Amino acid sequence: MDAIRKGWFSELSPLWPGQCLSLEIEEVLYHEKSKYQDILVFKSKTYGNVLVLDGVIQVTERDEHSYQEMLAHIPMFSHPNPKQVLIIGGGDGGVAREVLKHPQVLTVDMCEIDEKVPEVSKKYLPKLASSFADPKFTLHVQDGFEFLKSHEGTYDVIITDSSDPIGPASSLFEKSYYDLMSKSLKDGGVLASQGECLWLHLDLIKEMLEFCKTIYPITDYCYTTIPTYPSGQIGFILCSKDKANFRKPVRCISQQEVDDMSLKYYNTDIHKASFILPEFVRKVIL
Ligand code: SPM
Repeated sequence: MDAIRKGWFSELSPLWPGQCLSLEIEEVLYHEKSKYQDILVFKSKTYGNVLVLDGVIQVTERDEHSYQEMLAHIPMFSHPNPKQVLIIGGGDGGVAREVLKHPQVLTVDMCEIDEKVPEVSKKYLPKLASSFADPKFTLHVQDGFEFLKSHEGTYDVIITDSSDPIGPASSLFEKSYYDLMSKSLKDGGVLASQGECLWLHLDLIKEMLEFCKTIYPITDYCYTTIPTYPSGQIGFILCSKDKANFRKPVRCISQQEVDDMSLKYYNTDIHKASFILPEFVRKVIL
């Protein structure tokens, strides 16, 4: 495997040409091909256990909270009463763990196409997979498109925690997918999706926001910092069927609530700040 050389894993992909992040490996814990993708888990020297799908880092134990908390809590705190939540992808369980911290939530459905990802996460990423044992949580091993078609008007919040637009997740970056999600949201529903990187994928982000604007009255974009995703940054696409103002959370949380929810990245200030975009981005996508 080209990605592993001399005790280092290097994240090589045509999605970020000419650059890559490398992490030093302490031990390879798991490496198999599932029906859908190559799955690698290794213990790194400085970032804890690392989950890699098709050569791309999905999660490291050291910085996963930045991505999972922001992808979950920005839509959850933008909805007045999120009871029914759907996660498409997210097989490691980290986003579900965050969603389940909201007391209003009655059910969390997770639709993951590759059953091997939750299995591997239970074994090697137990702090993320703890969500699978929650009685409010149900795992559906199914294609996201098919699942949405049979769940019209069901959800207050839909979160798409996908890998990148090469391989099993590529259709989750298309207009037809956003059309389907719109039908599965209740009135007033909101969605958040993995929205790639400002430094690397501005054209894709622009194209996605343009087609989202033809489906949803409100769309927006924000981002978080994370050392182990390419260029140290990843964004989120946000859409509302109604009038949600994502920039102003409907429920602001106190320091006590931040501590009670064991949040390590998200707070109300960073929610608001995450929408402030650099000029080269603002010019193109807003
Ligand atoms: N629950 C975590 C799953 C991770 N899903 C997103 C992974 C994205 C990996 N690639 C990032 C590339 C950003 N341009």
